[in-house]
Amino acid sequence: MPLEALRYPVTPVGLHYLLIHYDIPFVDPARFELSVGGLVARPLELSLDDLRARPAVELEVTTECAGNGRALLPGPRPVSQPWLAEAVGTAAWRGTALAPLLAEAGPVDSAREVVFTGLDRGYEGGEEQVFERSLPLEEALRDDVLLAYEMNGAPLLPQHGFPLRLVVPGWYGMAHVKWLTRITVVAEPFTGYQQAHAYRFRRDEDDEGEPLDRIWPRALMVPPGLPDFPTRERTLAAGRCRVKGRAWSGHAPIETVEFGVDGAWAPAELDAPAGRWAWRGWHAEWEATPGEHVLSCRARDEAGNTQPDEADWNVGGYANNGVQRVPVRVA
Ligand SMILES: Nc1nc2c(c(=O)[nH]1)N[C@H]1C(S)=C(S)[C@@H](COP(=O)(O)O)O[C@H]1N2
Ligand SMILES: [Mo]
Repeated sequence: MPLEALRYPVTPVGLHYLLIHYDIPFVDPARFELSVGGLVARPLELSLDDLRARPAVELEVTTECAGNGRALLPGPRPVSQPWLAEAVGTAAWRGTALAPLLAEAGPVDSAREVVFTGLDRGYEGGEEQVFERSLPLEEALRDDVLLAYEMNGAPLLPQHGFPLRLVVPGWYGMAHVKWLTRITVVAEPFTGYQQAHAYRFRRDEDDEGEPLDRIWPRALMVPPGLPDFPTRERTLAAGRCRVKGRAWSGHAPIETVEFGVDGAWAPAELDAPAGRWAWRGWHAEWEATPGEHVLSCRARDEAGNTQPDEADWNVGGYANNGVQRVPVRVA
């Protein structure tokens, strides 16, 4: 998502970021079925019409790829998407709540996790696989976890998971399984590739690491002024300038955003919140003086989580929420 698109409270679909491990599957919606099985008393099979006939919920949710910021980490660059800070977006997801469906299927007493399986298939780490991820049962039973069939008022586009995807508000992108076709209740921790190998925060190659789950806080600004075509360096006129941006955290609501000029920080003004799971707008006034400056912003959430000036390197290049720096030239 180009950062100027931070201006929209809900990201227009064509400006929303995308992350797709394999090929986008081609799905005939008339033949599509979602199965709910594994350790349940009453396995279910649902068509798209069955899902649409259930009570509908719409929720604005900010999603961010766990690899956002990867290319800005110090040290050797992990081989994966070289994101700067643009792997984020907010959509109005419409679908039906997962929890009542799981309750109807009736997880048995030994149930611990729920595995979500996509229709996309490929090779990764030398293993042929489908994209699959699990959630702890209590997380899957949260009332705001959705089986979404619409994004911003229209059916999901193929690249965003048509005809059905999971939405897990507050979690990094990898949890939101697209092209969702199977839900399996299990008793043991799921050890599929995307759970046990990928998406773990590992300090070095010998570190078994911690699984990534919730999004750490981040604030980003719309870079002010005009970009230079090849370098993206920015130029603006001297005088009063209103800098705008958005901030989010999957751990707790945003508490403060600060705006920094050449290392001196001042509180930014927060807009009204747009629901628990959507990013929060902010703005700051800046009296731009001629010369070169570095603008930055940083968020803090109500759980006290903050952003580091510079994040430490990690093997997968995940969760780099180091503060954004925008060098500008004031003419
Ligand atoms: N089936 C499937 N689901 C998936 C993926 C995928 O490759 N296959 N990518 C995940 C990752 S890593 C991210 S960041 C989000 C991106 O969702 P979006 O492309 O709709 O923004 O989808 C997640 N769900
Ligand atoms: Mo991702």
